[in-house]
Amino acid sequence: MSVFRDDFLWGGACAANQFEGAWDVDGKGPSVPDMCTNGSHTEPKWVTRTIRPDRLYPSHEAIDFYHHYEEDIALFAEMGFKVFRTSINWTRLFPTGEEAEPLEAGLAFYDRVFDCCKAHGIEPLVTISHYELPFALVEKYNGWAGRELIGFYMNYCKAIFARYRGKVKYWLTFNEINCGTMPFGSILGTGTFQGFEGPTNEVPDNEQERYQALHHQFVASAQAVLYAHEHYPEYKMGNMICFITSYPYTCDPADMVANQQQMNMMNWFCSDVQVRGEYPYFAKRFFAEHGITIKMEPGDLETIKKGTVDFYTFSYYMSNCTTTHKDAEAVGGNIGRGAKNPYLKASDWGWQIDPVGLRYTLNEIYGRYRIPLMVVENGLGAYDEKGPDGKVHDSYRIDYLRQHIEQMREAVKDGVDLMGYTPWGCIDLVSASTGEMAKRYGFIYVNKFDDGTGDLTREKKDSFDWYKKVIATNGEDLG
Ligand code: BGP
Repeated sequence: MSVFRDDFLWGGACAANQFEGAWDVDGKGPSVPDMCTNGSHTEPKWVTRTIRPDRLYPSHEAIDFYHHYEEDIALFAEMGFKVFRTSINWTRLFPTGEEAEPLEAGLAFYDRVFDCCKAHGIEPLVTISHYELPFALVEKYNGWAGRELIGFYMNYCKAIFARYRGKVKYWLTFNEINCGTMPFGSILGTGTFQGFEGPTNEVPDNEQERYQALHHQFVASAQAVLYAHEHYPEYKMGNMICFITSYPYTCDPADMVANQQQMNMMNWFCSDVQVRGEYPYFAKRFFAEHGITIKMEPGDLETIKKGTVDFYTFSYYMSNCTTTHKDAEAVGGNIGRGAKNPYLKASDWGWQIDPVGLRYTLNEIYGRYRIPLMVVENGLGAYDEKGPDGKVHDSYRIDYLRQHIEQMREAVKDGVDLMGYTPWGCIDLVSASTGEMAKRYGFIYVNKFDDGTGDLTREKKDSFDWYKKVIATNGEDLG
């Protein structure tokens, strides 16, 4: 007997900007990632204000899911996916974000995708905004720092809620909304980099603007939830957090407090707003000490109070340590940087692998909120080499996923209400942080490379058959 519920949502996750390509087809406008060049583990990506002919923009073709969706969804179905997490490219419907009506060609593409999912018995889980802000809104309004964006976002939500009724039931309002709490988030998250061109790690940081932008996202998220609940009672609305559990590096009480503050602002701040419907108690002191004043309109706090989500989703790749001790060795990661944990090994990109931390994290989140949880991203970004037989034997990826599923099992036994699991990049796609193709997560290998070459053919890795067995046994057979 499986410990996972019978209707457990096994599947995989992607994001439109990282796999669709067709960036300017049928009137689609440029989104923020369309203005980002490729980079690497050591060289930062650039964001440019115009498309530069001497640069490579990996989102422009990506893996061309736009023209391969039938083949790709058929492969997902072959693995037994119950759910497919993807996102809608906002600018495929609203090229500048400001149009009153969506483009029919864009709407029709997602009809085809969702119909294809349904034909294979796969439930779509749709992220409404996954780093795909229309670039025009950055240039005109400084991204989400402009309050106008709430209206544009709602216009977009109303269009997709109406169009995809009967096809989509599960929605996430913003991908990794908490990346707006970090300077890094001002490009892909809040879009508060008006007028900037250069390496993404050199974007000038303006904390006041980032938190103001986050406030607008909170109001937009709550309005979308309220609207969906009122007009489409069958819709289930979720949030999405980039969860990076942090441990105190030592038992020095100063480290305990520093770690608590790190956990509060990095992981709990945004979801307290989206799940509990109010700014957390610790926000007041943080804002005061950082000179941040949030401009609100009457009704904002009431909207936030009422528009709370139905389920909580998060990405989980790694954990970190926080310390006040200057001699600790630093380590990188998907968003934050912290101290190196001597008990953990790291991926080739320096992300500390911590399966047990997933059990801990699931318990922490469920203990705090008591609503259903879903792990909507998890996985190992790795260099895949083909063996002499021409196949990728990714035992390292299987090990990573197996260990994480084992810990999900423990968490469910602990009593956590876990709805589903969608490992990241179930088919190889462009890395969000570096723009590389070489950082691969998929069960399916795509012949596409960092220099933009490749014939885009798809091939199954060893992990493909392994995951198929995991799903077929509802997570029992992880061998
Ligand atoms: C998350 C993002 C995804 C995805 C993933 C892996 O933060 O939501 O879009 O890309 O990280 O990160 P990367 O692509 O940088 O390896």
